[in-house]
Amino acid sequence: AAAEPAATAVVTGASGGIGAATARQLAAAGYHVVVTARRGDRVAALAEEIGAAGGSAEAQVLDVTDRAAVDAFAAGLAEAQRAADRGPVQVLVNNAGGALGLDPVAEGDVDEWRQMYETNVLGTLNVTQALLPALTASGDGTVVVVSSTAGHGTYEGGAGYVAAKHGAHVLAETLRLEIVGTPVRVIEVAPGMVRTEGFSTTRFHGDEERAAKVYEGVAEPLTADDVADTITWAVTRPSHVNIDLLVVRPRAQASNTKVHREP
Ligand code: 8X3
Repeated sequence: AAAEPAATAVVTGASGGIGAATARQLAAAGYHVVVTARRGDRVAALAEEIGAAGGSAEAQVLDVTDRAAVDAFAAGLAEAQRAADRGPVQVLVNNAGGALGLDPVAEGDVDEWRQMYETNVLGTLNVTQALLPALTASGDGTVVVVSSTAGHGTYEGGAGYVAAKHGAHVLAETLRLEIVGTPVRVIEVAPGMVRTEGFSTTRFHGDEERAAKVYEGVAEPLTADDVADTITWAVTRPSHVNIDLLVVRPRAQASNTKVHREP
């Protein structure tokens, strides 16, 4: 008989940074990985790269804030599984999200706050709701929410992002309460200072100089791979082990506001 197709893992926000690194590591761990992001050329290149490295991946354009698109995406995965082209969807990594701006509350841009809530919270809600039936039906599902240390404490200028990441944290905690007894785990990974090509550049609207200042003098910020490693570790524990929350910071960062910088 033909071998069963590998279980499927879906990663959102996989066009770069933590999402792309997680997709590579989950593929190396044996999952068929569906890499999704708004930027189709990026996820297509990633899927190709994973395939060339001996893994199994496919790319799909997905804007997590577009509910109809998310539902169509979920229906497509269900169809592929019915056609037996794909193994069950066992893992969802809600990684899409990010920060915009670093303004004090008094000057915060309400549109940026709205966008951050849309991606970090409602995007996670959309994809989680759409895939939860498949994750449950798989008999061994895992939902990962990539939140942030900003989901667990605040800092000046961060309120919009901090509020959104607290929202993502609450979503994870509440979902875990609500679905206990079903075969689905809920894992939250909360990274601190990670240096990726996109995070701070996006936050500062393309201002590379200001983005570089975030990491100035910090001996070694985390890399996307460091966080992907943590996510992959948590996902690959035996099914009955639920890693509720992992807070991951570089050694040089003691809290959201206490960062050691070399002169
Ligand atoms: C990223 C960490 O410190 O920029 O989620 O909020 S921080």
